[in-house]
Amino acid sequence: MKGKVLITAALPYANGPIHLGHLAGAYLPADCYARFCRLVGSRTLFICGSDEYGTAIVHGAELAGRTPKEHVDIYHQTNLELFQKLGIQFDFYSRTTSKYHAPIVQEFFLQLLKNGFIETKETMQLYSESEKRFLADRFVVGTCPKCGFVEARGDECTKCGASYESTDLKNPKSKLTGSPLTLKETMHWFLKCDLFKEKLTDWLKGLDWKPNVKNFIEPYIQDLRARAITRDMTWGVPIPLPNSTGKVLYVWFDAPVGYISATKELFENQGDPDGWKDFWFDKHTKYVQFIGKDNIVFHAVIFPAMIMGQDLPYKLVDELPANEFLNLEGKKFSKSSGWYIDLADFLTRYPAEVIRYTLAANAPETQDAEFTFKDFQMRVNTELVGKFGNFIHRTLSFVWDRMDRTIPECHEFSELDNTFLANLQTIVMEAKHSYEHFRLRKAAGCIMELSALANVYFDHKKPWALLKDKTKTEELETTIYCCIMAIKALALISFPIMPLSAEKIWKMLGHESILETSNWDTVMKDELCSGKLITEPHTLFEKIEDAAIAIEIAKLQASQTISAASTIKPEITFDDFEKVDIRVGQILSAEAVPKSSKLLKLEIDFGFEKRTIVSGIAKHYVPEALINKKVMAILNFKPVKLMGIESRGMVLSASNGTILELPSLETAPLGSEIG
Ligand code: B3M
Ligand code: ZN
Repeated sequence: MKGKVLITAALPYANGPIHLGHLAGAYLPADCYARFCRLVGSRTLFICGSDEYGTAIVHGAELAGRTPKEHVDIYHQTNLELFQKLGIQFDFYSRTTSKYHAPIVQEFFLQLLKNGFIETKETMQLYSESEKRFLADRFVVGTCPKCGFVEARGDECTKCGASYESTDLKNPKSKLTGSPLTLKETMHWFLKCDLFKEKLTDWLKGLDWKPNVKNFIEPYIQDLRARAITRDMTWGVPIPLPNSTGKVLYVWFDAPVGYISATKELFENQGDPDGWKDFWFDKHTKYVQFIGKDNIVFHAVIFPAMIMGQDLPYKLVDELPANEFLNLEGKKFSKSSGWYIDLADFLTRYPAEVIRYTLAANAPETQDAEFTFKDFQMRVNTELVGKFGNFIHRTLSFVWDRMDRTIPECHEFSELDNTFLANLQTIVMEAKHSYEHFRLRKAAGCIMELSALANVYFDHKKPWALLKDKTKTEELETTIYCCIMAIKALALISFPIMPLSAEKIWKMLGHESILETSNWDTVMKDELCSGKLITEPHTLFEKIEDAAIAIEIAKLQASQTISAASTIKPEITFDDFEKVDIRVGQILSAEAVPKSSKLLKLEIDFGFEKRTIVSGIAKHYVPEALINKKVMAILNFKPVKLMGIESRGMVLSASNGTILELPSLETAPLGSEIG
């Protein structure tokens, strides 16, 4: 694979730090592909940047008490640093507030307008008299038109799940100030997407994309209609027309053009202002966009339509390896509910390389995948330390300690050697093919397959035994020679995923050059330099202890917050509350309920009487830890039988569904009423 490759990864919103899900979905696959392309000698350009406009940013900034510019400055920097720490090696990382961006976006708009692809329409939108502005959905709350829930969101009801236009809400109010909103007429510009139906359909026919992408967009194209590409707000790329104050271009109209403007900016910086055209105007460029599945429509339909409406011959995307989602311990990543890993913090405890490997091995290519701490530990301990690192270290230590630190000669290959080397070649070819076709999971699998095979070969050949037999020197040398061939191959095929470790291996093999500037085929074709000295072997990865993983899991669970407002129960009166008799008691004994993983049988002393209460807390407390603990319990519930035991009351606990804790009491006497 030679030629020119343009690689872009979805521009992350500068509205918060990127998380593991973003990394697994777009940035890591893009980086591995870019590193692979450079290694096979393609002229490669890997472009990305911060997406800095849009209502989400304005909203985020308002919540944080900052201006949008202050807000994006912070997160642009945060994400830039995270990418650097993670080894995501962009050729250029720009931002959509860059001065190069708006002019190109405006040019896109003007050409579409000139070519008859844009129309204007009057629409009714919610307007805040007190704030003197139109409000986007996310700034609006009101009464659900379906169920009457009074705190329904601008576009959907969290109570009944209905989705609607914000203009359908009853009593619409501003989310930030609570002031009432009215409907007001406003004019907007619309992209007549339906005019591109045929062109898009024909173009798509010639593309060999993943079924999940094609199946998703084909019906979408059939149903294309005009889409508003302007918004009533001031934070964004201005509309390049008179009489458009207070309106800007929609963030999804400007953001993808960022791929072009960033490329232009890079070449301007390099003093070659026309250099960007080499990539964007040349039909021989291979253009690959890495995105998550939630961005498919804009990349596979809207942006291509915008390009089709231009006079200039911009490249359309050739490959769109859109990934599915990565979940965290069984649930979606969610910053707002605390279900996420703070990457900057995580990177202080674990090297980027092992995170990259784990994500590659679990890449969500054909279906949603999962990051779990146990799997992370297994990938590191069993695979990276136990197989990959172990083989490299045992071979190189052997050479260092027993073979004068020197790469030996090879002599006649035995049948076993030949089989081993043939398998090695097959795996290297498979790895290459996997990288070429965006199959990171498979590529990571090849690294382990070769490591496992090499360990078996080493065990089988027993170099430590050959060393003792003077008549077997040639066999020993040939064996170690083959092992070093395998190490070289491992460095090569692991480079796109674990570039730093691969370079360390390369150096241990005695190379003064770096792997990054080498060439895949040349590395594989070159004979080993017998007689060359290796450098002192060091271990590549460290094991992760069970205790460390337990801390990570506890940390994640503790950081979970509850979005209280949306789940508050209907109002009650004090009289309702008064009906509940809650008392202080002390646990005398606690034991597991046979055949139940959830229940504990508790004997509780309430001062005036002792009761048996069965409580669903067995997953959170060992019985011994409960003895003498003071708790609160409801005593006037009707007795119930649980697993054959009569339970006379209910112990109160605090829980968010994952963690559970019994509130503690210190001095309150037994039998005290709670109220
Ligand atoms: N910022 C959406 C996202 O982060 C958006 C991608 C823009 S790519 C042109 O999911
Ligand atoms: Zn509702």
